[in-house]
Amino acid sequence: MTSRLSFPLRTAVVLGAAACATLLGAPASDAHSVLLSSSPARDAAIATSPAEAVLVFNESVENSFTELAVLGPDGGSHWEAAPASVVDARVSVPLRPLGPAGAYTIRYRVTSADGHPVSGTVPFRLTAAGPGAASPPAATAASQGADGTVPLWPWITGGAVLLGTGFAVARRLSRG
Ligand SMILES: [Cu+2]
Repeated sequence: MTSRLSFPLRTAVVLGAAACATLLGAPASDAHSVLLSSSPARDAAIATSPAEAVLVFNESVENSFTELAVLGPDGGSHWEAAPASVVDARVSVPLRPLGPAGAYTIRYRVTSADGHPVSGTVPFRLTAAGPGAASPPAATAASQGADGTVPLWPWITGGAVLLGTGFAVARRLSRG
């Protein structure tokens, strides 16, 4: 017996499958660009700051929507000194001198030759603290000001509700 689907349902299934293949990318046999090597290398332990981070893919990648970031041990600090550049299969970004020792992460997103995005991370470790500072003080202060604001209205509302309840209870008790 073959299972029979109504035409609209079959159409939906086919469209859904096509959308998945497009959005999710695809089996390993697809022609996505593959990261071959990096500098610093994956899981490398280095004692001095590299001047740049470099990724080498198996084929030329498109120079569009390229993102190449190096994140510090705190997970949020950026250490790139300039935007990334793409030359054929080589994607690189110049780095500021790194700062605290610890786990760093190269985070990348490039556009495959077939137009699909390829992204990933490459961890490495800095074993000795470098001279770099995490981020400009001005930027830090600004973000703290924005994040540090606590809205007052929940406290005011909560206080009013508590007061109202207290009055009601007090009135009932005094009547009883
Ligand atoms: Cu692809």
